[in-house]
Amino acid sequence: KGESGLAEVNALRQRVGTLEGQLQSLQNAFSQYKKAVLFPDGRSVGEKIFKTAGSEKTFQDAQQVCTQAGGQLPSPRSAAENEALTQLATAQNKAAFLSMTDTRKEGTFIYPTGEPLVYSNWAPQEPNNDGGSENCVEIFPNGKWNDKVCGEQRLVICEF
Ligand code: 291
Ligand code: CA
Repeated sequence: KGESGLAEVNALRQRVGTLEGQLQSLQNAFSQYKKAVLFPDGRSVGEKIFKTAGSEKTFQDAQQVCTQAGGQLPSPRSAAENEALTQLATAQNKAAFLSMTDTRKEGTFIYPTGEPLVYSNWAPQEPNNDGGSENCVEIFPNGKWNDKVCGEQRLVICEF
């Protein structure tokens, strides 16, 4: 055993051919599955998937909904990710909560990991901490961001 005779080579050729066919079937099935799962309320961008629950909740409740589902609130880290979220907010015509807060240090928004923002898309004059208690962030249907009271109810979108 272990020698590469003609019989062994041909046996391996057959196994590779079988595997290639199985891989093609999996790729086709996965492609179909992605389309079905993302329709109509999900968006895929790079390795991230955003999907809206359709409901409106406070920041804390929205966070719980996303965590329960095995995801988290959205952390758009690029214009492409922000655009995917904008499409979902536009389709629902509702502003949605993002993951970031400045509760720890006023004026310094951080991701749930504690890392400071690597990307932002604030509306003009924002963030303004209106009334002195806006520690959460909403994304408007036009894609711009506003700091907002965490107790307000906003569209739930989760990141997976
Ligand atoms: C103003 C701006 C925003 C601020 C917002 C909230 C509204 O936009 O000062 O920066 O976040 O008010 O204070 O809060 C409520 N409850 O309406 C108003 C128009 C969009
Ligand atoms: Ca504000």
